[in-house]
Amino acid sequence: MNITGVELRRVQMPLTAPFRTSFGVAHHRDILLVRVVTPEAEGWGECVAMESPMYSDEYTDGAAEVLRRFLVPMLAAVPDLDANRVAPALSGVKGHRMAKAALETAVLDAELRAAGTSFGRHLGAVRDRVRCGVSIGITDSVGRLLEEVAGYLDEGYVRIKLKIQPGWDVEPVAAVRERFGDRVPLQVDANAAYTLADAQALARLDAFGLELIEQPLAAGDLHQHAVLARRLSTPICLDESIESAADAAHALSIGACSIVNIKPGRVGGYLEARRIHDLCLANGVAVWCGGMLETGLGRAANVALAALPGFTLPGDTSASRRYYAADLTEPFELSEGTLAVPRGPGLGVAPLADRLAEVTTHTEWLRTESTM
Ligand code: SMG
Ligand code: MG
Repeated sequence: MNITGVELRRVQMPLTAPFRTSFGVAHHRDILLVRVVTPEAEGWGECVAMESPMYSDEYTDGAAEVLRRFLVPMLAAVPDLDANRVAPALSGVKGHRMAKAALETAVLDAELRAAGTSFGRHLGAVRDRVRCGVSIGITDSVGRLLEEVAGYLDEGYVRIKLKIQPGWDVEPVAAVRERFGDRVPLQVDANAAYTLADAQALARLDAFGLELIEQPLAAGDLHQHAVLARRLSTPICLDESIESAADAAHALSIGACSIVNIKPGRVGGYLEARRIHDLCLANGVAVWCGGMLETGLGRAANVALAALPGFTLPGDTSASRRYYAADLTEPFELSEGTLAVPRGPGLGVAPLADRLAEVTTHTEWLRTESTM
């Protein structure tokens, strides 16, 4: 494959409502899009880094900088480039997985569009539609939370995830159970807001039959998660702790988790995400697809991934309107709690030109001179 150049494009997308987690509140999404241009096709990658380094150490400006200065020039030097060669070519740069993932996704999209193959088919999708959950931020009151849960259940979401933090855990969970019953699949996500010293408080959540508790402790606290897992009956699922298939193998081997949230951006791309899926499937470990408030571009790829056989739990793959009144692409719409896996070549969706122009705040063209 020959790459003519790479465009870095910043878009600012207003959220329909603020989204509060244990680490902060987001009012809009400041997103970096990577567009790889080849003579045959162009491909898109959405970088999931947030505007500030609170979810992880990556952030939008940093991702743009490492792409511009290091990753794109390194890729330009690779002969016979294809998506499988992207991660090895970039391995000299430590970390920066979200930036690498965006570039690899854009290369893969261009390659698949040129070949007429969809992401789902390429990755190994076995379903046409995927079952969807929804992630609900921390609200100002329990009453407000119950209204939000009611609204999403009415829309058809098949499981509810509540963001929690110390002081906002047992009370909202108990209220949701009391109002909507024990049958609603319910799980919580702490985004690393607790320490092992909170084990007793977290064990109070065991009474509510949760599907899982996601990332209760710090990302590096693998051993502590294993200790906590022995003190809880609620299964532990890891998100921030898992940055690679090797991390997943390690976490599972020491009993730090029994379920894995797979976010392609966090692990360096869809190819590594598939390796984690394969590892978990082979070991009978359930996985689900996480979300980073993606636009339709990132959502399309996530939905394709979530159609692989090991994704047995509903993902944070909600409809476009969960976050955006107007998406960058044709909107993803929920039907009977599911989203359709795109079937067209590559991501199977493309940005709507007018919408893209409206939300773009900056573009930058990086020419890659060598033949690849
Ligand atoms: O895309 O629906 C989505 C977001 C799901 O809760 C979600 N993501 O830790 O899993 C997580 C969070 C990370 C983003 S918080 C701003
Ligand atoms: Mg999470």
